[in-house]
Amino acid sequence: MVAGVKPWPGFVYDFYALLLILHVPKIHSRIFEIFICTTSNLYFGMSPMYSWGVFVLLSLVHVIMTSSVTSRMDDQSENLAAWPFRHLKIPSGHVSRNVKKKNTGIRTFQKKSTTGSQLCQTCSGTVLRRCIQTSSTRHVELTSVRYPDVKRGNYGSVRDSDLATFERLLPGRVLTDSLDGYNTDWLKTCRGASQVVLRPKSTEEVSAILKYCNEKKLAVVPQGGNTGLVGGSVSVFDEIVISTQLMNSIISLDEISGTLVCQAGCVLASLEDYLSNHKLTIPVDLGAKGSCHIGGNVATNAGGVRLLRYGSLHGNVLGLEAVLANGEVVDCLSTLRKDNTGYDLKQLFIGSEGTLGIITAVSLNCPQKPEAVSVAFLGCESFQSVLDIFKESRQKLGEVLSAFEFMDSQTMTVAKENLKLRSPIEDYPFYVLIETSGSNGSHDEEKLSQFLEHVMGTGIVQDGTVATEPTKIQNIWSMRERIAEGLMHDGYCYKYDVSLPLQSFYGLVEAMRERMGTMVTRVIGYGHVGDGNLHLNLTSPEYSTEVMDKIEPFLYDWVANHKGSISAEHGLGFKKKNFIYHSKSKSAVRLMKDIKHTFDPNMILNPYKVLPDF
Ligand code: FAD
Ligand code: 2HG
Ligand code: ZN
Repeated sequence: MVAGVKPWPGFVYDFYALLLILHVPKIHSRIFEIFICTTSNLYFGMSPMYSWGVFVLLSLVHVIMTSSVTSRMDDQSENLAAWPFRHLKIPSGHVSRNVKKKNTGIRTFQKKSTTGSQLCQTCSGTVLRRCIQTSSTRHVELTSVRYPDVKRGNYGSVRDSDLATFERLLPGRVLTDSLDGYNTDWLKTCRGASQVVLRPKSTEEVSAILKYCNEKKLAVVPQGGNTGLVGGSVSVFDEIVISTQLMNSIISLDEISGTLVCQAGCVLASLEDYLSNHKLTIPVDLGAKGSCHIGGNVATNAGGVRLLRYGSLHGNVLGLEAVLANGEVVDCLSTLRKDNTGYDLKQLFIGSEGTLGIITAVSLNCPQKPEAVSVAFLGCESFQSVLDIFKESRQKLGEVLSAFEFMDSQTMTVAKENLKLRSPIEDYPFYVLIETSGSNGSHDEEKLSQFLEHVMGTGIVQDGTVATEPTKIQNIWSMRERIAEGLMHDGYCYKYDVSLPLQSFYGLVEAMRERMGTMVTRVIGYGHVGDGNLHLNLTSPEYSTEVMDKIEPFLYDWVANHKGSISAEHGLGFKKKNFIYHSKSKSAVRLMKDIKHTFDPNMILNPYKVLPDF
């Protein structure tokens, strides 16, 4: 410090520097903070006017730098447009799909406060990353109005005395105002009329709430990040929303075995960030990762883009804890890889969509984070070529193949028209996204090069581009992962998520295109072709019963006739429950109903969902 200078101005500069940093949401630049703090001390020898001038100048430089970095991060099209090429040469380098690293270094992902302003109005989730928002102003018809055949069950209604009890059980965590974000689903297709949202922090609190609701016969709907796509996460009438938003603590991590135990409300992306600091990764990854909760993922048995590599959550969840409707806590929170003692009860909760219990904690098997990741984006002429590329990739990439996704040209139109993204390659009828990940970059790249040479040589691939650099990898993935968001720009989205044998896979898209003609804006097909999972989407400017009646049950019949499943990964929720018989036998459904009755005799847990009315 320069001698003879009063100490107080240093604090002023530090304070302003800190304010500036806190107001720049995307860059929390500690380096800049230190820089300002250090230089502020040097100003002391200057005249006050001069030192203020230096400070303002530095601040301006910082703001300009920050906004240019921010806009670069947001502008996918600029990045994508910058690197189209026909020569499939792979630059070396160790990369990861996650571009933005958040060095949390903490074990609890707590919000700064519990006020509503911290929450995303669309998904009601904590806004940790770019929250996957869609227009929040769109009017959404009440579910009870759009589906008049669904009748409210014989449940109690929330009274003042109930609210008082909830407030006693969860002081300051009972919401009764501004509940739109909790009542409306992400797709803007279902809207409930819940009057109250409860936000427990612990298993004990969940238990106390459920015990009370069960006694009073008050129906509830468990809610995580509210990104579910089948209307399961919001109420149909006035069910009480029990949100896991505040249950977001990491309980333990065993770095040797890769076993993570955490509360159900941890946001998937924050778990990924946390694990990444320990050279581990999470076995499930999906476009909604910035908002969805691990409890919601387990409750829906979410698939996502890593299923091809790591398998489903039925294999990766080592244990879980759930609270039954009567408040009883079922502790199956094992961390063991092997445990053959009796029935594997946790499996019943995985994919039960909130109808059997509220999952409060999970124990996950977390693989090593891959050292090297590459992504190839390829164009080809026919769906048969997509299948041929898949076959070749399984043979030639073997153990390093970690994702195999496809999009048709109409899907690319959504990316271009609705999301303003630019394809890194020319236009083709079909596109394939292949990801490799492994522990040895040069080995993986060599394999990928050989594979690409082969598929280009045989003519099944027409053009392609490869990325090993994180930003470019992320941009390619965004084209694929943001399609659900892009579709929302069209108006109403009729969303189908089916499993089909690969030979009849794309036939459904063609059949629907022919059937719907000009009744809809578009019919697109894309998805996890490596898992036999097609995402078929149709859009129209607004919801139309006529369009819906033309789609269903035709589509479900088609899937059943081709030996597929009417839900591959999104579940049945509210929208698809009555079509369960297209994929499950009568005896299987009867057994499911028996299980439901045993777990929840008063049927208070997520009524009107999953199980059919008949
Ligand atoms: P919510 O939407 O809040 O709830 C979903 C269901 O689970 C509801 O029935 C709810 O009652 C129940 N539930 C939630 N938390 C609990 C709990 N703690 N205990 C018991 N029940 C609970 N799905 C895929 O499978 N693969 C994908 O690739 C994929 N990509 C997506 C991309 C986008 C952009 C979006 C919006 C969704 C996507 N989904 C995908 C849908 C998927 O189901 C969800 O994103 C996710 O698994 C749901 O988690 P959530 O926390 O948002 O749950
Ligand atoms: C995906 O794979 C999600 O992107 C959403 O499962 C699919 O919107 C869809 O149809
Ligand atoms: Zn999917």
